[in-house]
Amino acid sequence: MKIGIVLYPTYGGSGIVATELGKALAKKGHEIHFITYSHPVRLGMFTENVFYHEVKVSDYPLFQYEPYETVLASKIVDVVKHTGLDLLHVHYAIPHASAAFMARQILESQDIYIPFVTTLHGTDITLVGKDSSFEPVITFCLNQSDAVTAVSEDLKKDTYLHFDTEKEIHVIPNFIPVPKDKVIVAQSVRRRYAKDNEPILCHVSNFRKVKRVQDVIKVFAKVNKEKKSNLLLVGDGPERYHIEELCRELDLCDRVKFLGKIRDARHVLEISDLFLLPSETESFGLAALEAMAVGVPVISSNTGGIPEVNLHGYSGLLSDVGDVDDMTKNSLEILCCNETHERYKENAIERARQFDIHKIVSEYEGLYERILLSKRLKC
Ligand code: GMT
Repeated sequence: MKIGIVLYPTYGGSGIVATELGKALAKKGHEIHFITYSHPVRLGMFTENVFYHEVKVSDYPLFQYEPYETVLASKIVDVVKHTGLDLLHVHYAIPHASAAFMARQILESQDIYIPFVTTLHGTDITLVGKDSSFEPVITFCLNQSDAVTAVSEDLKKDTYLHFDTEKEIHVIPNFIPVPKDKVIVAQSVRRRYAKDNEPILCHVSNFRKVKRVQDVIKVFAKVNKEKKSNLLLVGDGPERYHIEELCRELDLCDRVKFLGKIRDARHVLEISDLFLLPSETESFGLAALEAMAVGVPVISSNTGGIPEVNLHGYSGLLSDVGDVDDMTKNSLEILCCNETHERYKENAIERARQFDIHKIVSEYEGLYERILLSKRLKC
């Protein structure tokens, strides 16, 4: 199949999922065309079957706002016509599904039918909570999509709650390549961040308010009081300044390391002993799954789609949002002794296997095939 993938190319989970999906499909022999405004961070170097089409919005002095959606729709039309795409897969309803819809209409007027699949990642839904003016466009796009997928059952439920749609929503969870062999921790690297008997706690996010990174610091401060530990923070974002301030207030600067944005946090996760994800909400929690795949148990909140990923008492432990004391207790419970820690580590990998990339990518392939078959039957 020739598939166009429209995505946000940044460090966010949706961009990672879209890019890794495209790479995996390309490996299976499909021709993949990424369409977005800059090179996706996870795309890497030259890869067979992968093409990248950049959407460039010129600076028109006439417009107060750049018409990105219109330029994107034009680019989609151009790519479909000149590469012969079979199908589009857009990640995020706004503005990607609306641009895909416009492109589909333009192409239909030229006797070309290009179906599109919309994947909801969560933030498109919460957007409506903040600004209801998006609601009619999102509802329309859901109804017009040839298929809609959501990354968790919880997100599916939320979508039906917020939008007046009866469109079938297929739940296809996020995925991860789980290493076949046991991860060998690079002790020399680990020693740069922690003494041999001290655990490393870790958090990866875009430091938005919804991630509650302050809770990460508070939990860490309490754990560190009981058991000398170290915290590695990967990412950057609007809350960073306040988080650094909190670290200074709590006198934790020598124990907390801000590593900044890292294209692939896997090597940091590999030297970590515990992952903290205390988010206010999370449609899935890809960051937790990435940790679990390399054997890092997860301490998380119990909201949104997180409980569908992190199983309480198995791959980690879950608490109510903001319950810093419970998260501290849970962290110490897992780190209490080698035997318990090892059990959680093994379980985390086992749980991550349920989201193995090969299994989930086949689910997307199956969906694409069904759409193309029904398109052929209609013709
Ligand atoms: O979490 C973010 O701030 C980034 C956001 C995005 O849109 O890229 O992530 C969302 O999509 C990810 C991939 O499906 C999910 O794993 C995240 O849970 C989800 N974030 C939220 O729901 C807050």
